[in-house]
Amino acid sequence: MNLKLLFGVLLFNVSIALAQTIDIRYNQLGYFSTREKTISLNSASNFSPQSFSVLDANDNVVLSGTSEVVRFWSDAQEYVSKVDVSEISTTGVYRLQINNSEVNFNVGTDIYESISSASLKYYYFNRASTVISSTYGGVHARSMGHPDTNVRVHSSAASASRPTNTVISSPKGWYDAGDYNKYIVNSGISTYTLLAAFEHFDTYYKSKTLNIPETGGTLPDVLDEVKWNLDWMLTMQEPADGAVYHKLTGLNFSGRIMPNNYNAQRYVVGKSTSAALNFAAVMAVASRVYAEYETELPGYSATLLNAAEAAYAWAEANPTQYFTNPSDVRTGEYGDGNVTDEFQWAAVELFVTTGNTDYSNDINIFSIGNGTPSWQYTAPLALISILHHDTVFSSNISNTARSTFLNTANTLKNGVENGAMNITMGTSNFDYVWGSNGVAANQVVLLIRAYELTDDESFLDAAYVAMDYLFGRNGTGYSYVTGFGDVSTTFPHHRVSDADGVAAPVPGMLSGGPNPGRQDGCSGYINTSNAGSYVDDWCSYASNEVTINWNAPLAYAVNALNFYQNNAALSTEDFSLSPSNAVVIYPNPTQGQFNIKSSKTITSVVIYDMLGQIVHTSTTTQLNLTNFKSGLYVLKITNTDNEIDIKNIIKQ
Ligand code: G3I
Ligand code: 9MR
Repeated sequence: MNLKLLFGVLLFNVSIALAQTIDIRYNQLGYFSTREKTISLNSASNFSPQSFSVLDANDNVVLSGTSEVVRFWSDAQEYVSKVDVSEISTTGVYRLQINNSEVNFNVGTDIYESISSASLKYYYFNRASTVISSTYGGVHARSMGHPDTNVRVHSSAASASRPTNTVISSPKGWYDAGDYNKYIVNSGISTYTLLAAFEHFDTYYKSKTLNIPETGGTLPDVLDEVKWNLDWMLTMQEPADGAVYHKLTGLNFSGRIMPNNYNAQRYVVGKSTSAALNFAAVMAVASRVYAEYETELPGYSATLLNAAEAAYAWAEANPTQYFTNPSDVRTGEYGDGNVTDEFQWAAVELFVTTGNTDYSNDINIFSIGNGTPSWQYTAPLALISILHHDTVFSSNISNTARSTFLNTANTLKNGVENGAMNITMGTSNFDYVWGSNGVAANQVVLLIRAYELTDDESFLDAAYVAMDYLFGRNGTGYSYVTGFGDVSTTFPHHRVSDADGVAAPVPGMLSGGPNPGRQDGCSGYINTSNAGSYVDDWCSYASNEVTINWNAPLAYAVNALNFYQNNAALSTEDFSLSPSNAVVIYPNPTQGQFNIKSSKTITSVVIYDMLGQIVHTSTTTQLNLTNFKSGLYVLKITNTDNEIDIKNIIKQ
């Protein structure tokens, strides 16, 4: 090597060394003023702890120090050092500076307010069979896609009463994802997750408005949105036998076109045990949630329950009908060769809703596993429902469910508290899969449920910190929700966003996220590590698609964290010590007059205000709050068996 070349190589190496970058990865939406605040310094090569300063908007240094010990984070093949800025408790925009690098971050009290709505509004944007008008869709208004009133029965789904090519009507529902198809099992977990959010935080959701066409009507907006999909799901059941079609799709995926330009024949394809059970579980949950709205939707709750019971009976008679794509169908498969978890989940939900021991006799609590839920693995959903309704189960079942559930929750919490990156992801070997961001969101849901179960604040603290992952404190530095964050997903595999001629994607959509499987073969992946296998490109359906099942846990999580932060003082949850006795209060919210419906005789009603003071007592079931101030009130309702129900009511 001549001297000149040697000098050149040396110079090159020096500049590489100087150019070693340390990325500042942070929650790009911001940090809650009263909560922990973690910022991560990440680099592909090793480095020393860094001096840092935090400046406020007036350039005053409000905090300085040295970042924590540098650790190796194997999922990203990166070195990481934590900067803890928790002690900043005044709201504002701050600047974190390290050598050669800086970022701005927010500290506030309403960090998730906007995303809490957008993550739910996505379902409206993904509705089939309706125009999205500019009143509700703004720049993302579009023509109606897929009336789905002329759907044919595919040979794989044919029966004596509905032979091949029979025309059925199967309108409404949400498009699954970036494609325009509708799949039962994936609709199921998405719908369940939104219903669970409502069931767990009903007072919050009753006043949550989404600017959808139904806003201002008699149902809470989230239940109107969910009903759009439930109404479609109901059409997917064959009336003759209770079986449920696996999906409604064309024979192939469409091109990069708007839904109104996609005119291929659509079919209901296959009948499967997984679809029937998933359907049964979701319809059972929906039946008990919509029971409260019998006046507004007469008979709807009963229709849902009948559908659930018929589907369950079909699955019992056809326990191993596993779906695989027929040879002429190339759309998403959503196949599942193990439906033990779906059986247990359906039995649990049917028992909670009906109290019928036929269903509890089918529960084998020891067969219900732990871990993070997915469209294919629904055991944790059964645990969530058992634990939310634990008074209706034997102590054997609820205690076992509790320890199974907490096993996972403790593992997740440990990842946040003690892992190199302070996140839940990577605590199991199944986290970085297709749709890994859905896993991350569901893990936050599990931490929230663990907090509700135990009242142990450390689970809630972990949930807030774990949430950072989706908004930038992760292996790529992207905020994975469209429209939210400084560097966010912009080119998702979402046909509407791609084809609508609008530069910005539909907002509030969670990208699938890092997937080392990289099954799409696209170029441009950031790297090949578990947490870095991501590319923000239309091409990448394996790392950058959006789906209803990944957005649902996002919506659950950000709404719950929003609720705790802003309404903590009002956090009374409905609960019941009279499991077989569904108590319904309506209308709620009320202008004044309201009724209590109960299958048992009510002996006393005590009404408390938010200071815990008794403001009214009664022995009747028709009450009047007309002369009371508007706000939230808590009802303690006792029946002849001395069982107690606690219900919240909003006086408008
Ligand atoms: O079941 C195996 C498991 O046994 C094995 O241990 C594991 C190891 O990786 O793989 C499991 O299979 C995976 C399967 O999902 C179940 O988790 C496959 O590798 C993986 O490729 C498969 O990905 C699914 C993908 O479709 C391809 O089928 C995603 O979960 C699923 O979300 C995605 O769904 C698509 C729809 O088909 C069409 N609509 C869009 C939607 C999102 O991309
Ligand atoms: O767009 C499809 C996406 O919704 C699916 O998740 C994905 C995997 O099933 O498939 C996508 O469609 C692609 C097809 O599989 C192969 N040709 C390119 C298609 C995307 O344009």
